[in-house]
Amino acid sequence: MSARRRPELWGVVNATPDSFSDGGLFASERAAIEHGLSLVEQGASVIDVGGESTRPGANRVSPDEEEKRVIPVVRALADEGVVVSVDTMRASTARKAVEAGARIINDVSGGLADPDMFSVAAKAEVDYVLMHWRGHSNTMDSLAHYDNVGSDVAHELRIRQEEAVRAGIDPSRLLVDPGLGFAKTPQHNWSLLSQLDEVAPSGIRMVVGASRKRFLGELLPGEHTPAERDGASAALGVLLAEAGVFALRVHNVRVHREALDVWQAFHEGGAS
Ligand code: PMM
Repeated sequence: MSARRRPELWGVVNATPDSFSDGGLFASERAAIEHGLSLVEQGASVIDVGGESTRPGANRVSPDEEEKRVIPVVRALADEGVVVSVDTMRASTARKAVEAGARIINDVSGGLADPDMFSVAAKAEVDYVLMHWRGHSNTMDSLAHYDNVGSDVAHELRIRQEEAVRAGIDPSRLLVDPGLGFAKTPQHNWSLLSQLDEVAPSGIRMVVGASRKRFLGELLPGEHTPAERDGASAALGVLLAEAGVFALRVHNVRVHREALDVWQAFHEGGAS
């Protein structure tokens, strides 16, 4: 069996008030920073900081509000030496986050939500995650129609990659993401996962965000919280490692690290 590279774990920090129930902005900010640092201790190599929910049906926050939530957290983590990714669809937020120390722009819209995003990413000379996306969260469920989800997503991603490179983004800075759950039904997600080779055939680095998503929840019996999807998320994480994915964007870093430890020991015939 050919040796696979162990995927990186990118820990998610959602700097949104509803993620941290303790009230005031300072408390949320501090909680977000502490959470990011603890995810690094658990084995995350990147912390992905976002200030705008992209859950199906979610409405957008204003640029000012997004910056207020995200920039101080990015700056504090970067000052601690953490590799920070900013999860934003806005070029202005991305630019300010890079100025505050972010080294990766994670744009779930693949440059479609803001016409200035590609030029900001090109000038910033940081890595850029280009995700498959068809529309904002309040409309995306109505856009979940495909002839063949694998080849359609591959085609749409390729067009965006070409556009990104035309706008000046260094191809070696590009990572792609199939965008699980974004304008995709659970069935689309599973079909896409079975065709990942087709989505990124050229050896380009792939990031996958499956952690705690609804389609995993559908496998579990009865009522449960998103955190109770961590076991299912980690099982899928191992399969994604097997598929050669570059990075897993995850909420529970510890559980994924343990799952990848098992995966690695299995392949290497023992713990290293
Ligand atoms: N999913 C969410 C947010 N950001 N970024 C990337 N690159 N890939 C994803 O799949 C992705 C993302 C939504 O999930 P959350 O609400 O659990 O953060």
